[in-house]
Order: sequence, then C-alpha cells, then structure tokens
Amino acid sequence: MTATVPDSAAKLPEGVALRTFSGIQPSGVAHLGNDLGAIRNYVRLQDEYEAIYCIVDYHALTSTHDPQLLRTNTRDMAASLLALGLDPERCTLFVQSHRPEHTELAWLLATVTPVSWLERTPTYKEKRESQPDDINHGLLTYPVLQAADIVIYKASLVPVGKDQAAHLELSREIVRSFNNRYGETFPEPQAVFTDAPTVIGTDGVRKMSKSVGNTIEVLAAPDVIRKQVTSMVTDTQRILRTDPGRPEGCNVCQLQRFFGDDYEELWDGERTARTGCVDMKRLLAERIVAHYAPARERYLELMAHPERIDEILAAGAERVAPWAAETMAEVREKMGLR
Ligand code: AQP
Repeated sequence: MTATVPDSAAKLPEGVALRTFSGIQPSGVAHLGNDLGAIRNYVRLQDEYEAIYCIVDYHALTSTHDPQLLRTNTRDMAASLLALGLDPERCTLFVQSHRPEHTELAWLLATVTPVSWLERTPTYKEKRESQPDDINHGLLTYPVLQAADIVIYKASLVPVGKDQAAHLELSREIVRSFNNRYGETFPEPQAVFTDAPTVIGTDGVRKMSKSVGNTIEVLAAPDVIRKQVTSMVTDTQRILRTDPGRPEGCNVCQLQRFFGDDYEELWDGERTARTGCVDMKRLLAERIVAHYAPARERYLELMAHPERIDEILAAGAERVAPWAAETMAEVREKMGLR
C-alpha cells in the first residue's frame, strides 16, 4: 500500500516538523473502505511524520443523536484504530471533543468562509437531497470544523479516502482566505491517498459506506465477514458459470489485489472460466478473515480493558494541548481578540 505524498509537502519552512492529521467518525465499526482507503496510510505515516489522529465525535453529532451509542462507538473506534496498527508510542490518538479549541477555531474560520462555498460541497448537496427534512446547521458547516481540526495543528498532510478530496480542497480555500486577510498563518493541507482511494461496497456500485449498509466489517467475527463477502455483487455480465469473467468489472477480483500477490493468476482463472464467482468470493473471504485475525485479537483484548483505551485517549488529548493552545494564541492575536 503506497502513500502518495504530494510534492508541495516539501515546501514547508525549514525546521518545521511535518505533521499529518486525520479524523475518523465514531459512527460505527471500521470497514474495509476505511482501512484500505485511509487507516493503512495512518499506520504508515506514523513512522515518517508527527502523526496526529482524532476520533471526531463533534462531527458524528451531525448524524448520531444517541449519547450512549456515541460514547460506545467512540471507544470502539479507538480500539479499532489501535488494533489496526496505530501505536500510541509513535502517534497521538485522541477524541475531538477533548480539545474544545477545535470548535473555537471553527467559529473563527467560519468568519472567512463564504456560505456559497459550503453549499456547493458534494456531501452537503447529497444530504440535502437524501434527507431534506433533516438538515442541521452542523451538516452545512462540517467542512469548516474539519479545516479547524487540521490547521489547529498546522498539519500539512492529511491521509484520507478520495471521498474527502472536495473537503480538503475547501480546507485549502479557507486557509488561503484566512492567510490573505490576517497574514501567513497556516500551511495549505494536502490529501494523501492510498492505492485504494475509493473502495466500492458489497453492492458493487457505491462507495463502501456505513450509511449505505454495503460494508465488510474488518474486525467482525469470521462468519460475519464470510456472510458480507458472500453477499457481494460480482461481474453483472457473467451470467453462466462457463461465461468468461471480466476482473476489471468485478469488485471481488479488484479486492483480491490487496490480499495476495497472485491476483493476476486468479484473474486469469476468471477470464478463462476455470474459476467461478463463488470460488473467488470464498477465497477472498478466507483471505480477509486471515489477514485481520491478529487485529481482531488485539481489538477484543483492548475492548476487554476499556480503561487502557481511555488512558491512551486522555494522554493523546494532553499531548496535543500545547500545540492547540499555541495556534489559538497566534490566531486570537492576529484577529484582534484580546
Ligand atoms: N469506501 C471508501 N473507500 C476509501 N476510503 C474510504 N473512507 C471511508 N469510506 C471509504 C475513508 O475513511 C476515513 C474515515 O472516514 P469517515 O469518518 O468519513 O468514514 P466513515 O464515516 O466510516 O465513512 P462512511 O462509512 O462513508 O460513513 P457514513 O456512511 O456515515 O458517511 C476517511 O478518510 C474516508 O475518506
């Protein structure tokens, strides 16, 4: 899995430690799209940069209104990230609401952000269409809080999936708008993608997504993973078992690329109809189960000791506190707040 680090990352002033930042919503369990599209880069970048990762519970409030569920999901997402490879010795992991400075900065950035920029973001437009009676103010201003999350640590690299590209572009525009008005303050954050920037869901059409319900839950019990993989839509043009398959049009075949070096051979078996879609799904399910088995073990172990998770999150919030305070002091001064 490669991290595509943009050239502009090299343009930071000398002596400034490169920071990466990314946030993930505690809106349910981690899925294959999260891992292949983003979390793998979180893990990789923790060895190369000052890496800061945040469970963005303020963001989740735009769609989750059950306090107990939010609390449970927050701890669950922390355990998932740690199980999938985040190491508190090599990165900082914390919960967004433990650093309320994020919301203060979001308000300040909102004053340099035209509403028209927010109204044109694809996610907001989608939500307005799909849930016209449930559009809260947080859904509109979500990208401003997202920009604040990143720039409060002056992070220049943001490992995310492709679905976040438009939000990142907006963060850069907000940064430019602030820097133009108040003087050079924030670096423009750049997205960093893996080689699976958009993982398609089990329906074979839409991005894998919890709200769509087309996910493969990587830390679930083996039988749950098998069931989810078995439900995957494959090449819709392959009707009979004897029809040649088209790996480029089959999501199961595409996912094989990430679970073994022999995918070209497997694709050849599909093209010549030596293997069928069911064979491919069985193989993929077993490979996913085997690949994530050690992470699942770590996840279960952590969930059995919630106090350890809470300690890691508390230490993370402490660690970022001086960085957030430093940026807020600079911003308040530049904006004329006394
Ligand atoms: N299908 C995907 N392919 C590639 N990357 C993905 N990401 C999410 N889905 C895919 C990336 O995972 C990170 C965490 O994103 P998030 O907090 O927005 O994720 P999510 O809420 O888990 O995404 P969902 O499932 O799509 O949530 P809902 O349905 O609630 O909106 C991000 O970097 C994201 O790009």
